Amino acid sequence: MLKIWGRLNSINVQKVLWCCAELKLKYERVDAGMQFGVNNTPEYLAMNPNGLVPTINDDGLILWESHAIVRYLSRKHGKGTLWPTDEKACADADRWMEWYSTTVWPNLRPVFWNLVRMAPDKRDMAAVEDGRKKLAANFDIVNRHLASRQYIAGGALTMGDIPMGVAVHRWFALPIERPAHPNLEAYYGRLKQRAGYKEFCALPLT
Ligand SMILES: N[C@@H](CCC(=O)N[C@@H](CS)C(=O)NCC(=O)O)C(=O)O
Repeated sequence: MLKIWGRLNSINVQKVLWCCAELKLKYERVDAGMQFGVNNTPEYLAMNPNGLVPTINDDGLILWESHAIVRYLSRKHGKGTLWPTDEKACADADRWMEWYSTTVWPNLRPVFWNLVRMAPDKRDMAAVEDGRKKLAANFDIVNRHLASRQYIAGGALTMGDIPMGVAVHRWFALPIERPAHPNLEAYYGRLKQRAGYKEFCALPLT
């Protein structure tokens, strides 16, 4: 059976668990990372030399990097749903996953870390404000993109929505000022109706 290592409050683990829920996959999950440890043991490092979560073992295939895992599971189990069969739609979904990594996450990370994981007296509020402004510009792009579609790559949920969806939850859940983005809010509302997103992603930030 598919085995997943990773703690539930990790944004990267959440992508994989939401993906599995959309694909209705059965799996065994092992808590790993932060207070659970495990990710610094020799056994874990032999699977994932980065010592980060998530890692999966699917029938002997050890895989790490959340987007590689989401792509792999989507391609294997979700052709025509999470993995669009139309090549152009598939490239479109993939493009937004890359954009999350190169553009959204570097801006979201300092906002999330300072406001959620750092003690108030240690927070770098200049970094929070810088990230917040850049995120507002990023989500303005997404807001305009969503004016003509329900999901990031068209009319149905694809793998492209998975990184975007976890980032959108943080954007709306963080105690920060946000410009009005009605299409993005409607998208967030649609995601929150999905059982897997509700169970694994739309959670209090810790
Ligand atoms: N690019 C990697 C990043 C993995 C990563 O940074 N994971 C974090 C959790 S979100 C981690 O393992 N932190 C150490 C820990 O939890 O102990 C991915 O997408 O999977």
